[in-house]
Amino acid sequence: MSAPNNSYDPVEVNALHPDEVARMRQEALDAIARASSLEELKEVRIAHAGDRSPLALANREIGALPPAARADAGRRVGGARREISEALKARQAQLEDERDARVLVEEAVDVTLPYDRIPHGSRHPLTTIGERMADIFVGMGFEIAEGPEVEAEWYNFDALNFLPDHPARTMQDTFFVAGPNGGESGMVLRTHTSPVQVRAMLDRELPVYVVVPGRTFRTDELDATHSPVFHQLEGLVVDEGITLAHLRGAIQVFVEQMFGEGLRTRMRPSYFPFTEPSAEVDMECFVCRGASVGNPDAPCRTCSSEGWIEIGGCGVVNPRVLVAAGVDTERYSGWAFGLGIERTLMFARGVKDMHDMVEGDVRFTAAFGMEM
Ligand code: FA5
Repeated sequence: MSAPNNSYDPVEVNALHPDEVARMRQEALDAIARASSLEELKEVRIAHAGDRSPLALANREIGALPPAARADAGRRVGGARREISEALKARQAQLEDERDARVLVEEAVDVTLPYDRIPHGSRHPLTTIGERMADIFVGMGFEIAEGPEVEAEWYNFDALNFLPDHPARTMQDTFFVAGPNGGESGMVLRTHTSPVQVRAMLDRELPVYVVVPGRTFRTDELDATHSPVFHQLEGLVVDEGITLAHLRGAIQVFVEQMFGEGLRTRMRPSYFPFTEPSAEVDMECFVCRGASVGNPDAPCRTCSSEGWIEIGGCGVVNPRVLVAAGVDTERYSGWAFGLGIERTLMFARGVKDMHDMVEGDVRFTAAFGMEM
């Protein structure tokens, strides 16, 4: 800034001349009006309202004017700068509004468009329910055991106390594997997961607490409730002092964890060559809890208004099986159970027809979602 100079006339100082101030003001207002984006407006702000803008430089000259001329020049320059500042503010708001409106249009999301161009797959409900069933026993301390699907007849039948003329061995139920030249091979597609009982006892140190989820095969026609290929979950306990009461307890825990607390279970006498005594296990219907029995006004589709649902077979391991597996029957006893996984899925999830489980239509699988 120059020192005050009494002979200094603002009209003589070019930058402070009213016409010059008016020109600078107009130039700034025109530039502001022309700015078509926030970036451009930023440049305009620096050029016309910044520290080195013509009006800011003119403002510095005021101090050098004779005192009498300062007020007039100050009003003139200050007024122009205020107007420019307000115009900048107004244009800024206008451009921000325009940008917001544009963003709303450009970045709009059409929520009606299909959201999933590559749909996520889902695991098959048989897999997830089988894992859930097995997990409950793993939670009780059981290990998972496995065995081959193509199995020696000895494991599938003989070691399990099926006599040679047992009906299950006939061509009706069993897929026999042909040997060389079409002769007998001594191998079958396992008809149940029970041969893994014998394998587990032979392979492992006692005591044994295992569950065996696995694929099984029978010469059944595919219909609403049967499939030639299906899945079972086998359970086996061999330990000292094991009784039927432990079996009842384990089944009770399984049913309550899988289907709901407080559901009762019961056993009905049955027959399997490899357990003695043998039983069928029922659980109280988890949908009606028995309320539909004798009540035609409130029928239950899950239990057919019987109040109970059959979940599988079980029993105390026949000592002949223990002997076949080299277990000391004086010291050890055990129990076993076998549950059908397809049948469990049917009543647990209301699947009416087993065809749905094998046909591979993704709409069936997807309906169950991504259960882990
Ligand atoms: C057995 O297979 C015995 N191994 C179960 C067992 C194990 C008993 C341990 C005692 C001790 P069963 O033939 O009843 O039993 O079959 C068991 C379950 O498999 C049935 O309850 C049913 O849920 C299922 N199942 C049998 N055949 C088929 C089929 N063709 N399609 C779908 N599920 C089937």
